Amino acid sequence: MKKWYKQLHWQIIIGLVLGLIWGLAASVLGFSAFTIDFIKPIGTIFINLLKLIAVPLVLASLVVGVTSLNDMAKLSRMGGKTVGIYIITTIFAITIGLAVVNILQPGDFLPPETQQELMSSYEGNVEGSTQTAQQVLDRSPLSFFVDIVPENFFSAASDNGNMLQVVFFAILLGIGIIQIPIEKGRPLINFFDSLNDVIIKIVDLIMLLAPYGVFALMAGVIVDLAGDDLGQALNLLGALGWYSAAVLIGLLLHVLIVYSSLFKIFSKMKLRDFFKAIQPAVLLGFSTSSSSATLPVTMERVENNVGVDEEVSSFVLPIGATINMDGTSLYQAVAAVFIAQALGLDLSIAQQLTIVLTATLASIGSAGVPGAGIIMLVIVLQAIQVPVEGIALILGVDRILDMCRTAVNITGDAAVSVAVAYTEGLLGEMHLDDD
Ligand code: DAS
Repeated sequence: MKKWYKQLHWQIIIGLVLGLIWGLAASVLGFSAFTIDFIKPIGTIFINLLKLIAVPLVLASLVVGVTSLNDMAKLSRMGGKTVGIYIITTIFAITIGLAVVNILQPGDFLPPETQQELMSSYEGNVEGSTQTAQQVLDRSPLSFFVDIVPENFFSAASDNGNMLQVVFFAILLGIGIIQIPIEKGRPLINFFDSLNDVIIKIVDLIMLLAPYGVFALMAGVIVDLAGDDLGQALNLLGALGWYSAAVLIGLLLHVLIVYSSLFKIFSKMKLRDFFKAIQPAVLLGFSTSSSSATLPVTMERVENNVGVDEEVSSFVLPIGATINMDGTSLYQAVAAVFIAQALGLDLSIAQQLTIVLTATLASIGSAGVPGAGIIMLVIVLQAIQVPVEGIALILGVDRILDMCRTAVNITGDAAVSVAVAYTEGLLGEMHLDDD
């Protein structure tokens, strides 16, 4: 058994804690500039490395996954099951979020005069997200599906590409390979199989950097959050504290209630064992706020430490990293109601039910990258006629909550992959190795 401090997840936790301490010290003792110039870039390099490997990994693992599904029936069955469970867990997440924010009423922690002041002060100072809002809303309802089909694989694979487009191309390529005689397809299958193994090895190498990358990311986030004038945030701090508590309580309830129920129905795995197995991926998702960047590690942990067959993980996880965001959908429900409360607006039941539908769509449309959830929150606010300017109210704490909701997004993807693997008879015995 390796010494505890030699284990990756403990090293990541130590990196997180030291990063928090460094960030707070930098903000108080005045070396924020040094941190931003010399520490934060290390975190950026780390995230870039993970994003670099995400596209080739999704491509190789999905082609290998699809070509190993030797018959089309299995592919459609697994696909239907996967998306079905994803939608159900997302709807549960939003419902839990709505329950918590309506019980806690965090927006009512602001005195009425402040609510009025906020309502009147929101014209114009969030131009950026309002314009983005307009772009998001100008698209047609089917634009989500149109966006999935790339016109050029290389633009899909580029940084501003949509991971779903890579997923789409990989599945199409895999199906194409299945359609030709096996002796002609074999060289391609072997190529992608080898590529897949090489990429997993590269992920292991990148992960050696994780503790340092995570340290740098946390230090950078704290320094950014503290900003240069905490005073003007103080009058909102109490309400934001309760708002954040509502999101965190909702996320915790969702994980404890929904995923443990999912295992009771679809698998015999204990929640505690599951968490221990995927912990490095969850911590990495927390540190990077990016499901896509964490995807390589999520796949590696689910395959090697939970026993999910690659045939399932290479199919379920890339799709989950982009369309299944339980944490984000719950957060969007809480945020929408909190903003309405903070602006002194009462939401009808019909408006709250509208949140269930629009937050489901908004979370599916959110990319697995930092901050995606708050931009797509606009769809929800617009649907319930709450001023989009209210987003400015929650911008300050968004990154910290993004870290938490991303961790839940990743947990949800992994949990569904266990359920799908179990029902496909592709869940091996669990072996928790020490990294
Ligand atoms: N950061 C997104 C993710 O990677 C989630 C979000 O922005 O809500 O899952």
